[in-house]
Amino acid sequence: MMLKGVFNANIYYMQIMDENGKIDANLFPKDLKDSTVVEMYKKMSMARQLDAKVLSLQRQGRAVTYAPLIGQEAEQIGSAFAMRPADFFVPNFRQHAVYMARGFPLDKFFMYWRGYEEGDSIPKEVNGLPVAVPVGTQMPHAAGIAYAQKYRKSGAVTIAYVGDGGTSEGDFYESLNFAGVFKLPLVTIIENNQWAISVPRSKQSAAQTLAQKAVAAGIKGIQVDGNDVIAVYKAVSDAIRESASGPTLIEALTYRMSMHTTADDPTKYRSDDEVNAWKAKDPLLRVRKYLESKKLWSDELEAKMLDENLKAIDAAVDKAEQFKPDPKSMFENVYSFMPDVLKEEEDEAIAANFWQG
Ligand SMILES: Cc1ncc(C[n+]2csc(CCOP(=O)(O)OP(=O)(O)O)c2C)c(N)n1
Ligand SMILES: [Mg+2]
Repeated sequence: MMLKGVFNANIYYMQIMDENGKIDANLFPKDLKDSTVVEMYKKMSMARQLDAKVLSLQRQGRAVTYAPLIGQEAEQIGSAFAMRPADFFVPNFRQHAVYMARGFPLDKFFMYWRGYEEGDSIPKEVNGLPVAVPVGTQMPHAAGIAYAQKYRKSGAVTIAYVGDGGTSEGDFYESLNFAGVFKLPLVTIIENNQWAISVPRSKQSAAQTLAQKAVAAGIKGIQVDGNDVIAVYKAVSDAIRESASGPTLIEALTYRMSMHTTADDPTKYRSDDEVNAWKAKDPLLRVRKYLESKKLWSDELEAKMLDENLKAIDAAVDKAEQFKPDPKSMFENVYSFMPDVLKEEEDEAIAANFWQG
């Protein structure tokens, strides 16, 4: 007869820059220059401005259903800055800031959210997959890409994004399990924004943390303050550095400040008090406080940056709105060859002068 503990696990939580912009000097990454923190702040602001622009276009009927990212800028920009050019990212549908920070052209961004698939062809150097709406389905793709990178000995790492809701999908567990067994260079970031549409985190899982889901897969797991761009940068950089020994799961604690998508009304299921409590944890505010304390930022620089960003955004929107798609593209690239029934529809559309109005 015997009864003994056979396994113990511990999940750490990391925060480096607090809500007042104060940093923990011991944890602050040695390789991170203040000039890079300025760049991070600029990209976070740009992300927020881009987001507001698409929302406004959507309300004017100039963009399709859109999932806002406001509140999640630190987790997306921190992780994008940790990636190296050859690393590959695998998004769901909310990582607009990751695309932007990886150099995805702004006009293509607006073209896509205007409803044109032509905006969803990702330039090779951006090294990322297109938007994936079916929850969790990006995860096996990410594990497969990481497998290929290991097989080819490329040294590149795959960074996958998944929501708190996505962690309840079989695809999530299967991918982590596979990545653990084959010790794949895969870094998975859980964007725990506390909600999966109207389902709160508390109803998503009885597990105390989502990071501990790493334990069952036999891989590293850590929880970070997802509104702290420095903590996210460090967690992802560490995971990339250690990727030769296997995958890491990072749970970024953040908050979806706005609606799930433009088709949702969050006031139906969550309180203003909750939203206001998270406003105090705004990911941009603390970086600004940090930079101001180091005399690296000012109201003048802020105004200049907002103006420059807006000009770049307006120019990109103009370009995207001038784009005239070839209507035939509705019929092409659906099948490897065009079935008769689709050809008939195309012929009918041409005969009816469908796209000339
Ligand atoms: C397989 C599947 N089921 C349901 C949906 C509808 N749906 C779209 S997003 C979403 C919630 C996702 O929540 P989470 O993973 O936390 O990501 P978040 O939207 O919060 O970023 C659901 C249920 C879907 N797109 N795909
Ligand atoms: Mg969520």
